[in-house]
Amino acid sequence: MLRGNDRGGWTRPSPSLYPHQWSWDAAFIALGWARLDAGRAVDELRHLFRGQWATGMVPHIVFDPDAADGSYEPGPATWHTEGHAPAGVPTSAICQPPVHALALHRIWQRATDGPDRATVEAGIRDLYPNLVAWHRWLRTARDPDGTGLVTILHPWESGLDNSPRWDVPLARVTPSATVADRPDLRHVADPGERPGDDDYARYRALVEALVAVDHDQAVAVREQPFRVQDVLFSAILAAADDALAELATVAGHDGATHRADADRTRAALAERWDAESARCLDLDLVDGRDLDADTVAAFAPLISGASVDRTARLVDRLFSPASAGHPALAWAVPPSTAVDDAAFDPRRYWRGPQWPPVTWLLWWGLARAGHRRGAETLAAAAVGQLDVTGCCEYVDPLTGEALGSDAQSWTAAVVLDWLA
Ligand code: 9WN
Repeated sequence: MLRGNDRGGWTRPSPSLYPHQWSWDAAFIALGWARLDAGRAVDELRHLFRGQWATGMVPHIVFDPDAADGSYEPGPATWHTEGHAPAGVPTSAICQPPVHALALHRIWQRATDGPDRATVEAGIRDLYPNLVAWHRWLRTARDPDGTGLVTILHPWESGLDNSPRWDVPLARVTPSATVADRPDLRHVADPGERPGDDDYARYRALVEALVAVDHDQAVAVREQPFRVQDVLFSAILAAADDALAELATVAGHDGATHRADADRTRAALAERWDAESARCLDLDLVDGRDLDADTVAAFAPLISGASVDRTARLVDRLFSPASAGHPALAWAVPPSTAVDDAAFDPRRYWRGPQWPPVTWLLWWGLARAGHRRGAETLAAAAVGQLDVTGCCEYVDPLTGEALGSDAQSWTAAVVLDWLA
């Protein structure tokens, strides 16, 4: 499947729905390539970082100039990134969760004793400055007050686009008046599997708001109508900073700053903990309120690392009816939104379906915390499920039906990693 989606040095997320390179997909996809060809895995990241802005921002999409006009919207012209994106590399102007250092670290771990070690270490030396600039940008432009938590300015930045987490902050965004084409709807069996037109009109308005300030982050981080401290994004950054601390030593640097950054974010996440429900909650910066939807993001501290007690509570909750242990599930894999949450929808995108890369992150967090049995149980359920569905984009948690795009690269990649 990866070879089928390979565009020569980079991989599209799926054959028709997603014809460009996406940021966090590229990190997961690199994990898959690492099982076949470590050099190719590192190249996947190198290609993505060609699109890195001088500020350090890694865009969520590096566009393929050869993809047909209108094949994906919003396309390159909508973003008006002239003067920001590197010359000759069309990109979007928002970002996605920083899984990259974590992926590169894992690729390196696997290569340590093998013939690919020198290739991977050369890649680490090349990419280390890019990764430092990327994390630094997140910790300054997107956290100007040094809270340890990252502010996102568009639901697409979370990677969990139409999660019920965003319903309240998105509702106050005035929808765009532009009537835009929805090519995405041509590639799924039923439009009910994708975000609705109302969501899209607001997604579009948020892009227009960023274009209106010419992507000035200092302005946008104060004025964008959607501003949220995202706990899952921040937890991934903490885990990625831990990984970067170790990559630093390979690149001949000291990793202490990255370790301190990770600790600061872990401490900030601990403050977002709701003890009664055992969940970590996002913060809406526009009205200062907690975002209360019950989603998979509540498990963010399992990915960043947390105290032994808190981790134990999260593990219990993960396998309870609040998540993967709900009796109505076809497979004991965490749904993107809890089955008993009022907004749960088993078929629509991030509002219920199970997503393999998110399961992979939770599995990785369980393994790192030493919950080996939990990790094995989760991976076995996920692989069992995908053995039946094939490498689809997401899965209806109640019926086990494959949804979204088929031939989804990151699904194939995490399966390769699990099987290895
Ligand atoms: C918008 C590529 C991407 C993933 C996201 C997923 C979906 C795009 C879309 O596809 O988002 O970025 O068009 O819906 O939500 O997590 O990176 O696979």
